[in-house]
Amino acid sequence: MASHLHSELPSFASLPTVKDMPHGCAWGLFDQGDQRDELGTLNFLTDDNTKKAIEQEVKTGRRVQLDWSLDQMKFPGFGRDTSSHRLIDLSFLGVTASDDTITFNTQQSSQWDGLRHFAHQESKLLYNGVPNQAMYTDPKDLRLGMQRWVENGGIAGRGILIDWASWYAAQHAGHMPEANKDNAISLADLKACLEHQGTHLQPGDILIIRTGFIAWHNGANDEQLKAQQSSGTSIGLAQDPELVAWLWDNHFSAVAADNPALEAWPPKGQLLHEFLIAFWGCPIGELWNLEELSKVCREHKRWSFFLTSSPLNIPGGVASPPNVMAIF
Ligand code: UVW
Repeated sequence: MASHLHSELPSFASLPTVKDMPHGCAWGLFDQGDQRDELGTLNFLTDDNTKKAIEQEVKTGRRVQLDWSLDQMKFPGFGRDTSSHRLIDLSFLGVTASDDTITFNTQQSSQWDGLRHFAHQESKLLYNGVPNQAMYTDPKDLRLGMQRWVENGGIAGRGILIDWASWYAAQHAGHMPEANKDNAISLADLKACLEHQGTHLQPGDILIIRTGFIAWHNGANDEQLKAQQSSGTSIGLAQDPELVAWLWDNHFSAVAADNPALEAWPPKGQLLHEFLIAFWGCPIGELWNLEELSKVCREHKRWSFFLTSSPLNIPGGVASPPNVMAIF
């Protein structure tokens, strides 16, 4: 996508009506002629955007990896399994060497939710009108699979951190709202935090929000972790129409956070998952480990950086560990 298209895209308020869908659906906007788009807001990550992000953001070379360990969460929510890791001793081949086999649910630790992960619930349609059922009825139908992001060169661009947890603690004498409760983070808070940090948004930014969930998880005992698992409640973004419009109007290429579902859970309005994944084709990152990133941002007094992510190349995949790195 050429950068001038940022100015040509309609605002949230003036998004054209898509037949039988609620307002806010961007299906068709990124299509090229007869070719139905499968990349959604990742179209913002052009060569020019990547080059500009490197020139603008890479200054000290400090790297921070944002993947949490694959054996987290200790008690995954939404009925998901824990991972397993099996060592395979290759000495039977006459060599001193090893392989290993890893089995894991792609949603259990740090992840990207891909475009097959979440449909518009009422219509059961995925991004750009692909029926959710298609992937189950035709194994050769790989539309919207994770492989599309890999074919497009992976994810690289300017990342920005809204360190809401640090900002909130500073405003409230260190007192934090409970991350294992459905505390909703407002648009007003996001804007106030951006202003406090002096961070200016640019089109195509990869937005990352630190809610404090992993910090809470790190300090919780098994009883508290199990209670969070069985209730599914967690801190996250508010399901607020103004926040949704702000996410679209700023042309973020992807949105990520350190909590289980990006949005507060249980939801109290129309799901952000429906807008971001199903209506805009916007990847959602969840359970990213932002603890070190928060420290390095403070050290650099800068909450923007170059970010790269190489998802797994799984044809027809639904989600992936992000393999994500911030470079300052
Ligand atoms: C939901 O599916 C609601 O959350 P997650 O993306 O964590 O699976």
